[in-house]
Amino acid sequence: MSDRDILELAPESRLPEEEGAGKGFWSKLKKGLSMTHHELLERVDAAVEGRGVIDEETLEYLEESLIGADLGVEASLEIVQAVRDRARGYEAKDPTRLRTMLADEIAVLLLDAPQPHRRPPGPRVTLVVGVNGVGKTTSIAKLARRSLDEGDSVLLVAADTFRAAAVEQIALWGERLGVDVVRQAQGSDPAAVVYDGLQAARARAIDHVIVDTAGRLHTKKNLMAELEKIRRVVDREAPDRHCLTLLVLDATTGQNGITQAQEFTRAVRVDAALLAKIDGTAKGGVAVAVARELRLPVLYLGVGEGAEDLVDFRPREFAAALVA
Ligand SMILES: Nc1nc2c(ncn2[C@@H]2O[C@H](COP(=O)(O)OP(=O)(O)OP(=O)(O)O)[C@@H](O)[C@H]2O)c(=O)[nH]1
Ligand SMILES: [Mg+2]
Repeated sequence: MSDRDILELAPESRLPEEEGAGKGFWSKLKKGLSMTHHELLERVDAAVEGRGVIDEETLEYLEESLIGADLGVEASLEIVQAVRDRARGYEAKDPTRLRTMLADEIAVLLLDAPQPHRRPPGPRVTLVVGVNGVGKTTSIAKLARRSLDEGDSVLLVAADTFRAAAVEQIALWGERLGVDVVRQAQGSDPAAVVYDGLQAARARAIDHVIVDTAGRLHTKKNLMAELEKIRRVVDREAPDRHCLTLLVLDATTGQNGITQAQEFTRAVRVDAALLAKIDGTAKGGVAVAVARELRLPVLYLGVGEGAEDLVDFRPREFAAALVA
């Protein structure tokens, strides 16, 4: 066994909830990733089935499997290269060995990127952006729930003034969560709503301001300009607040999500990603592509429609839940 063989994954027993992973972290993560896990394991096991040793053909099949599971070409090649160096010639009769190796290498790759703080000290604002329907508003409810659980005060800002039902939707979440929502009439200037929200947050010493933004405007160019404007308002009006622009991506769209993310990152500053709806898809591996190919740190995974259905993206645990 090489040193890398014993790189420690965190099995359930080693990740007590007191470590800050949130209530029910493992069960939510595993449940959320179960479709992806199931499909990926079938492929990995098929790659070694009936073989005496892990040979080049096995590894090529493995590479295809990872690409097929939406991990992205670049990441898949890198992972399999690392496995190749370790595993060639190994007996293949125990597929768990290969799975563990794979999980290790996925974790190593994910750990190679810096992770911004999920909860930086001091007051903060999270601008939630993403194309329409990806899960922004629902994710905001989840982030609010999380902050409340952590003892922070929260204010929601309804800056999606474009779509009629958008303000109502976030107002409803505010009611359910017992959190105030700063809003104006439909069609008003989103940057002005954000300005209002920041003033209110200052007056009330709110810890976490979460801003909902439009997913669609008349043109993409308008949308990007609006997001830039909102960010400028935050930088100007609340320079003391740590500002995170969080891009929500819909995991069920797989590689399309990557293309969407690229459009956003080219046009506006994006600090991190939240991958929503991984519970409804076998394409959960796309988190690896987001982290590796876009160099965009994934902070959270959405694992359902409720306010509790959010888990931290933790590289080791994600890799283990994915494939080990
Ligand atoms: N299964 C599942 N469904 C989710 C998740 N996140 C959001 N959804 C659902 O996806 C749908 C769209 O979610 P919204 O939060 O309204 O998406 P949005 O990005 O705000 O949409 P627009 O405001 O139209 O741009 C809703 O039916 C949500 O319940 C998730 O993590 N898992
Ligand atoms: Mg919305």
